[in-house]
Amino acid sequence: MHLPHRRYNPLIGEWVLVSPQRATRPWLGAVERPPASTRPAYDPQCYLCPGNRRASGAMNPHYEEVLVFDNDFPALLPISSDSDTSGDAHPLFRQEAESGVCRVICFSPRHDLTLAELPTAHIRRVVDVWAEQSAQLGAREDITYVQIFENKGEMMGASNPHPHGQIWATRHLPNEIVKETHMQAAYLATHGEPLLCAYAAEELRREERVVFENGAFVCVVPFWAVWPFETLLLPKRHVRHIEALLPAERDALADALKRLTVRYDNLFETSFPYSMGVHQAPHDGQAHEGWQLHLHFYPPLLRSATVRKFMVGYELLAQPQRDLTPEQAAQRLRALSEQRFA
Ligand code: H2U
Ligand code: ZN
Repeated sequence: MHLPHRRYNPLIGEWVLVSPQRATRPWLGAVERPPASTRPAYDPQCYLCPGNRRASGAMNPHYEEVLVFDNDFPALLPISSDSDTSGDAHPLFRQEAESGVCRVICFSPRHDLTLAELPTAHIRRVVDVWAEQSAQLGAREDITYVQIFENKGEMMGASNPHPHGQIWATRHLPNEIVKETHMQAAYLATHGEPLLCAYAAEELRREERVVFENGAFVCVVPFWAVWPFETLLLPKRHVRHIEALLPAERDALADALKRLTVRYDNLFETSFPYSMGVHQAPHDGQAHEGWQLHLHFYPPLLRSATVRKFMVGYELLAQPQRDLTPEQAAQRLRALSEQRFA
């Protein structure tokens, strides 16, 4: 379709406006400066480098692979006896106590590397740590959801270039997970199979939005993508939690993360910014048969290392919109090398 149309995102039950005829319009907007690209392997000022002191005063160990620590400035605190859960009885002034755990995960002791530059075997260690953390936090009585994510690049608000991600684990389900839980349960009830299992199989059959695949994962630009080069990593088997991935599937996830982040870096020959996250079933003791594990990548860049898409105006007030079609984006990503540019 080359005319304006809207596409339905069945995972969250929302629409995105697609305007392919607009992709060639002239651009006179902001041109952002590419971030400085040379960094030392060790930065004495960095609060994530091995052996350094963090802002809280705590010392980082001389770690060699992956480091996990409790966030020194956590957005969530453990439940305490004085947590007020009573709130206000008025329906327009609802509030409730929230509690949880925030952790930081340093992907590597090297200050100057990103996932795209780490060996696949090292990324596999990161996957294992994600799985361990998910299992450990998910087993807690006071946690129903474990959100693993990475904000990469200044453009996405990352506070430090040292490769790192975060985990926020909460007592309540966050909004996106409430939507995905509801939509996947409803799809299973109606169609008798998990939504994202059916979706992955259909995308593999159609091919036009597939970026690449390996033995256990497929990477697509989803039919309903909002961000220009948004992607979705889907397991080929039905898996609800990251810790349920088998060893060979963890290898495959590490391989997929490497190949995707290298392609992203090659797209505009820059260290490609994004927010990425693992979405998995709640850890609330329920079966969640319709839930399928997946990873979202939301990169802001549109047409160069400096020109980004903004979610403003109509998108903020009405609904998301895109010009480049998901099929065009997939074609661009598919054509790129899996050797990182030098
Ligand atoms: P981002 O770069 O994705 O914003 O995350 C960095 C996190 O690291 C941030 O949540 C934490 C911040 O609170 N942090 C520490 O826990 N200790 C420090 O010494 C500095 C930053
Ligand atoms: Zn560092």
